[in-house]
Amino acid sequence: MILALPVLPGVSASGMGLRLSQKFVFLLFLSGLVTLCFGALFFLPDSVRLKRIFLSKTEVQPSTVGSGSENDVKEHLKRPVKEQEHSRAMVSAKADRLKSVNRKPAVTQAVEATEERLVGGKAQEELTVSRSESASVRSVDTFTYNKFKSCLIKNPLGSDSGKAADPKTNERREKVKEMMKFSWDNYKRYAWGKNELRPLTKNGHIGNMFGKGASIIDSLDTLYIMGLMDEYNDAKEWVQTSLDLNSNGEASLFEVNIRYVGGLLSAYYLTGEELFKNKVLELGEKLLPAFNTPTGIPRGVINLGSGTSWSWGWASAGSSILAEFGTLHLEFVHLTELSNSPIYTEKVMNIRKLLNKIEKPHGLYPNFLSPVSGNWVQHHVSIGGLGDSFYEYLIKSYLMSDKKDEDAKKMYYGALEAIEANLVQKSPGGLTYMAEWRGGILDHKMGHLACFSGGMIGIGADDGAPEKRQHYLDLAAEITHTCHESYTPTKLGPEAFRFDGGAEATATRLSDRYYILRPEVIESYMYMWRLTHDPKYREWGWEAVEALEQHCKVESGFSGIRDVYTTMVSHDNMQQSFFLSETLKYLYLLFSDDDLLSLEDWVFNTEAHPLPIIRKNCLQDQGSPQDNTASE
Ligand code: DMJ
Repeated sequence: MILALPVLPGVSASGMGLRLSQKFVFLLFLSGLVTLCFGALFFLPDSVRLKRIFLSKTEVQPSTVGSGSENDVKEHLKRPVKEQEHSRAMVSAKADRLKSVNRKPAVTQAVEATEERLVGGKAQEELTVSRSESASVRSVDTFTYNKFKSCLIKNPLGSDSGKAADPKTNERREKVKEMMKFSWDNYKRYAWGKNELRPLTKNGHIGNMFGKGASIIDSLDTLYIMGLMDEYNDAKEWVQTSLDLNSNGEASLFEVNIRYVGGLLSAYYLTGEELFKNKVLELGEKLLPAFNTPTGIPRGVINLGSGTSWSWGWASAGSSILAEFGTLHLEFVHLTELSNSPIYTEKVMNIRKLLNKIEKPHGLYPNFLSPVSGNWVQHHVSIGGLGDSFYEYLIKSYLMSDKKDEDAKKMYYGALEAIEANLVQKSPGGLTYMAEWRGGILDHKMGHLACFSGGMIGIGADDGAPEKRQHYLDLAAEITHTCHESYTPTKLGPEAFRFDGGAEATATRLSDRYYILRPEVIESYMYMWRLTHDPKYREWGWEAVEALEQHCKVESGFSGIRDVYTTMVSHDNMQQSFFLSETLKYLYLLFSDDDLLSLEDWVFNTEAHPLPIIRKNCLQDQGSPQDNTASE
């Protein structure tokens, strides 16, 4: 800062040749002026840079990850990254060391910060520096929506709202939109504000999934991309007036995260409405107490009002579930993006660190882990239920980090190698499938849930080792084909199908024959269409649309069915919220142009809520990626 000094009449400003009394008066004036200027800084608004430079705090509190008290969490949240960054700038002895890490991706740096804390016994100064590494990655002062938009390669809604060029595909797309409107209208009419619609009894269902309105939050982005704006506005108004995050009640951390956090994040990124951002940050903060366990591995259930958390009664020995604590990463990294607070990323990096360190049987990740000891509780491995989205989030973390998160990449391809070596099987009839593994013994069963893996292996194919890329794409196509084979004779698929005792992708138990409007098979069609443009995927998707219309549509909505092997269907009276969020969205995308929610810009969370790829370089440079047509 340069201060313009006043020149006293008849006196040279240098002070040369002044009498003592004149010098004294001059110095008195000068010190008064400096005091005045400094004092004035306190009256400037917080945002003024000058104030931040001169009045930054110097005290930095190291914090623990995973075992902090609720108060620690609150304290931490009060300190934005920016503030920590400035305080760290005062620790000049470490400044040079920090310079080199400033260019690393956020994710990598947060891992390092977390590692420091896990090792334990480090000097406070070193912990402080770790924290500074995690915080100093924040190159943008606060999240700016317009800056984010300018870093997208494509317009999120495509050049013509994703309208397909050929009339037949377009007609099919319109049909899916009509199905969405029908599902939504009936939900609104009979179950408004409840979690889900019961279409036969025409009432609402709450379940154990936090308060209410799951179908509303899950539908926001689907309604928006389909251009159902009246419906979207009704949903938005409900969020504004009725989404109460302070209610007590049991909620699954996983479900709240994938549906509510994911749904609100997507709604914000697509629309720029601050309402969604404020709500999701409020909600994110309420989830943090679930991580207060000896290892930082969260428990499965949380009471959002009181902050208490506990494990599912059915999970052996109070364990946490791989697919639950391993399916937080994408959303939590975005919470850090929007809140400017590193705590969310640190929580999920802590989970990753533990999973990285722990010994894995044959390189596999079992489904149950103790949040107290950090050890596996049983050796059951599955790419379907209990395991599924953990693997999905590894590759998607890598893609969402703009391919900077090398740890996620390494873990994903390592896990895939172990899966291929131990679980991937070929049936006598030539179908490729993923078996389940129980302490070394294979169960030749594949769940409907495991059918997402066709899409997952497909989107990860291109970043695998060069000699394996084609192999991964082939594997993805084979699994998608197997899952399509399981869709018969109603053209809908069972909850689980087997490959033993002569079975070839068929459910052998009565209890496995149901279909609850699940998306996974259609999800894989959508990805495989985008990756290969093989028209069979659109045909298979259309088969599913016709089957849904024929067997699942009832007078007041869509319902699951109890047995996919009979055309005399019996309905289960549930319109799941993931039908609106995932099944119909993936179908709509399947019949749209690839530039609607382009995979160049977006990854879908496990509930099909699109989250943008974080382009740190672009956000830092305030520049735009090449070929930026996002503002068109
Ligand atoms: C969805 O809630 C998510 O896809 C989750 O990962 C698994 N189950 C349902 C859909 O079947």
